[in-house]
Amino acid sequence: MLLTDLSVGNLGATGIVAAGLPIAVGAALSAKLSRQSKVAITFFGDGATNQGAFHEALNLAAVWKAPCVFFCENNQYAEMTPISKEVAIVSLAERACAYGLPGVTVDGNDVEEVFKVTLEAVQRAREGDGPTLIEAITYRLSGHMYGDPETYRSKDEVQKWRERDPLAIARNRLIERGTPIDLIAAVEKQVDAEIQEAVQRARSSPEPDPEEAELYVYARPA
Ligand SMILES: Cc1ncc(C[n+]2csc(CCOP(=O)(O)OP(=O)(O)O)c2C)c(N)n1
Ligand SMILES: [Mg+2]
Repeated sequence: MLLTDLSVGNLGATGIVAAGLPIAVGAALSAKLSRQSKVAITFFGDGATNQGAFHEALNLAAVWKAPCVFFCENNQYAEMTPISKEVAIVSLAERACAYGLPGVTVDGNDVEEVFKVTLEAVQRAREGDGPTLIEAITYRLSGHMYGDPETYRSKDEVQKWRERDPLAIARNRLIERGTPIDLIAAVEKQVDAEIQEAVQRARSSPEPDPEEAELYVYARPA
């Protein structure tokens, strides 16, 4: 959370639920006005679709035909609240029709399906046809935070979804299609090494200087 890297076009994650959507619409509008073929994509949860910012962002993006993709990871919980207690509808993708943009639901645990619908939405945006809302149905296998007692859901439910782990599904599919296991193992090893290196770098980095606490905030006292 809260990672930002402008060098790869990552405008930053925010801890405020649904706050990323209007930022993405602004970025998309900027790309459109400056005639760049860039597309903004923003990721958020099912809970975020109940925030005013979600509705305002979808509406303006549709009005402006902003090159924007709204990617909702519907993991069926907002912290400890199940989706059935959040909304009275079944499909969050349907919310798009209120604002005049397409909404599609996809199996969020199927990497290839997610890639396909996202590519279509990006192409649509790039061709000037405006935004798309994607609802990817998935599940949060871990607790919301460390120490989450997870009393709000059954172990059976978690187990059922664990068997649909997207990485395991993708791995099995590659094997079925004849990808050598050695190649898959080599990729996994390389990814593990990259993660370990990043963890080591973070652990061995110096603590920030308290003097820097007010740097890079919106308003800094003189
Ligand atoms: C505006 C706002 N209200 C409340 C919170 C506290 N909060 C943090 S995560 C969360 C639930 C978000 O649920 P969802 O959008 O489904 O995202 P998920 O964590 O499931 O991906 C809430 C309410 C917050 N960060 N921001
Ligand atoms: Mg959620």
